Amino acid sequence: MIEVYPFAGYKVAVLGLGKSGLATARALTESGAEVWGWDDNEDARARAREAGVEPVDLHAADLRELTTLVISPGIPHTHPAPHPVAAKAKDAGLELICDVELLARCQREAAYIGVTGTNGKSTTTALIGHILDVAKRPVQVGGNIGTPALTLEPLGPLGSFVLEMSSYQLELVPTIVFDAAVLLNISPDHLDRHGGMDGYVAAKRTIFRRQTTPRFAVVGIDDDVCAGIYADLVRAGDQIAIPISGSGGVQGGIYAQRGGLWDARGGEPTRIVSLADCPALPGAHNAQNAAAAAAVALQIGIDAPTIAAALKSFPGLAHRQERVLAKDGVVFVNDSKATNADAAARALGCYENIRWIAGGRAKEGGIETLRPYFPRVAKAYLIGESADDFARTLQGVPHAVCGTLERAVEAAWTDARAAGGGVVLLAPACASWDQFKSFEHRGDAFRALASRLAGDGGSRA
Ligand code: UMA
Repeated sequence: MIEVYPFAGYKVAVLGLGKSGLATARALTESGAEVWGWDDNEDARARAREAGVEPVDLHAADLRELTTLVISPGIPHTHPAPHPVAAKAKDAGLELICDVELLARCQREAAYIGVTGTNGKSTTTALIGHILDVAKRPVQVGGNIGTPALTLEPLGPLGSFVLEMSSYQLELVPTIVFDAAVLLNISPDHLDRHGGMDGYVAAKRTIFRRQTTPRFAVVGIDDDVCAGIYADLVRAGDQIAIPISGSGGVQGGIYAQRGGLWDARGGEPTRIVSLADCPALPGAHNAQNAAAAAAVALQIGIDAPTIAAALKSFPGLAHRQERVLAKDGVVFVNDSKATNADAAARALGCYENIRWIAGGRAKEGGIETLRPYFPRVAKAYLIGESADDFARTLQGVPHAVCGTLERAVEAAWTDARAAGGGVVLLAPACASWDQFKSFEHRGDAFRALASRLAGDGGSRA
């Protein structure tokens, strides 16, 4: 846990007592601050009490004697409308920050590596952490990836905090300056929270704020928005800017091409690794993640062979194209995190001869946009609320309405084995809440079913 010493002896307001808010309240309390913590949800308040944080109703409290409101990043403070406590705090002149800002103020000697982007930021964050670990550099990995910033361990001057930064968090870190800042890609997301695309892009750009050389920016140039941001950074010349791509050569950058990962920072490209040797990083989107992580590692002085070894041994993240096991030529892949069609497309694009388990609570548009991937599907096994709808879209593609995940995994395994092999892929393109508590719960259930059916003698693929 991080000691939040600047607030010892002061009152601090904390709004939202979920995972990050509760960790913040505890770190502040243990550091000698008086915490006024509040959550609008009664169950969350009860959990806070159990954890020793006595709620203070911030709606009713006079905030004028406080200087700071630490707000959970998901709670709106501008768009679509500010939360009443956030509005009141601003009127009273309080600063609004999130837990990452507190970390940066209290752990000043360490280096900060920030990773943002619409897609791939968790994998890239974990991958950078893994490379640093393999290179025996002291490292702590957290932020939006799920480990609240103030639960990390303190680091000395040789250490690095690798932080996944959401657009929400980037709006709440007014003083942090990243030594290495990664922007992977931008496509429309969370627009209601940022008042539209301009606001979303502006939030993402703040990851580069106040960077000066030798600090550096790593920017994916595979989409037009980020390519424009890269050009702006080069024009302004404040920091070192390194372009990266998951889909072709980039002068002076790091990129994936012809199945390899290449470093062309010095002019003549040299190959870092063959991506075929990195089983946890399939597909063009992961090639971009690998390029970004390699760019950071090379720039901080880690040599290419160490990076190659780390890319090869990266175990991947749970529920994100996680290769669960393989038996009799059948590979089970858990991509439960694919809760929309875009995410499912990335998984479907990586394999052939797919036994595709899909369905749940559908998003707008269903799986219409996935038609180009249907030729890769040997058969679809449909579950959840959306099963009948998806069956209509899948006219002409072999499919079965299975209803439950259990029936779907059993049928897919039986069919794949009878066909001599294939990929049993859970990529639901749907939220999980109709049948499961969360996408993690759904993915865990898939893993357990795969182990039960094929685990005996199967290998971790
Ligand atoms: N709440 C209120 N009033 C409101 C709204 C919410 O009191 O009007 C309360 C809720 O009742 C809840 C708390 O605020 O108790 C928020 O808790 P939470 O568990 O939803 O959120 P945190 O623990 O603060 O989690 C945050 C990130 N969540 C969001 O940004 C929405 C987590 O990212 C992150 O892992 C965690 O901090 C640790 O740093 C999750 C996420 O969905 C994975 N991120 C979004 C994304 O990736 O797209 C941005």
